[in-house]
Amino acid sequence: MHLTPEQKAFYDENGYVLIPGLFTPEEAAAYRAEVHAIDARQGETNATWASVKGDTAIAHSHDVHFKSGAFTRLLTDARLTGIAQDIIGPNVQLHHTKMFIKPPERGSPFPMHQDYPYFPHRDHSMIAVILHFDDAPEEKGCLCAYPGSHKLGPLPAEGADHHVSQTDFPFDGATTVPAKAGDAIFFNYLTVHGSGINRSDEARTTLLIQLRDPADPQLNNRHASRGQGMMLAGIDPTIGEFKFAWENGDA
Ligand SMILES: O=C(O)CCC(=O)C(=O)O
Repeated sequence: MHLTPEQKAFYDENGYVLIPGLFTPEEAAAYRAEVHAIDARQGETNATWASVKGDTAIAHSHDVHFKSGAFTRLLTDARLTGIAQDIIGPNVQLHHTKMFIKPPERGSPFPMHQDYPYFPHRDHSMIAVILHFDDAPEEKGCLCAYPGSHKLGPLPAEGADHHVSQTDFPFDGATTVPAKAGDAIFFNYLTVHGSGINRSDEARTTLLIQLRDPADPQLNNRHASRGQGMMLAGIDPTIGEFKFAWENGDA
């Protein structure tokens, strides 16, 4: 699967693009079950950001491809990697994965932020893909974005959560991007984005995958994760002399 010229132009202009039906409703339902099964196996979690901590909650897990083989297979699905290549280029490398379940009626919001401050890269090739495994209408706390904000470059980050100024980028000023089960949203890590509270009576279940060009070096040492550096499409042109993993200090 590839972006149409219109979708690519929309992405370049706005810093995000919604791809309807990247997966079938049946596939989305199967992935949804895998996410909820990981949640049940690992016990209670809550990834609510410090700046919005209250009576809301959001279950999460990182590195889901180390928890279910279904997600390892998903990472190299040509529908996903084909679109990632249209945005990043021929070589697509995994940075990390994280699943989220916003529970009914009290699913935590994400304040407006760029992903950049968490894992800055020299060339800003990093993108996120949010795969929706159930419907995410506005009342479920769908993604919201400031169209074109990726062109502003890195913005000042505030507080422990590294969010952007909520005065300059109020939640109400963002464009909502409602999605259906099976839809995907691709966005640049400089695009200002966030999401609202899930006030509906159903969970919102997603997988977020962060991808980059392997030739684009990370500028800090934060946010290492398991499987980081796996090639999902193309090649890693930066590879030098062969070394065993233990010689690299990787194992
Ligand atoms: O899933 C969402 O609503 C947004 C997640 C997000 O922005 C993040 O993890 O950085």
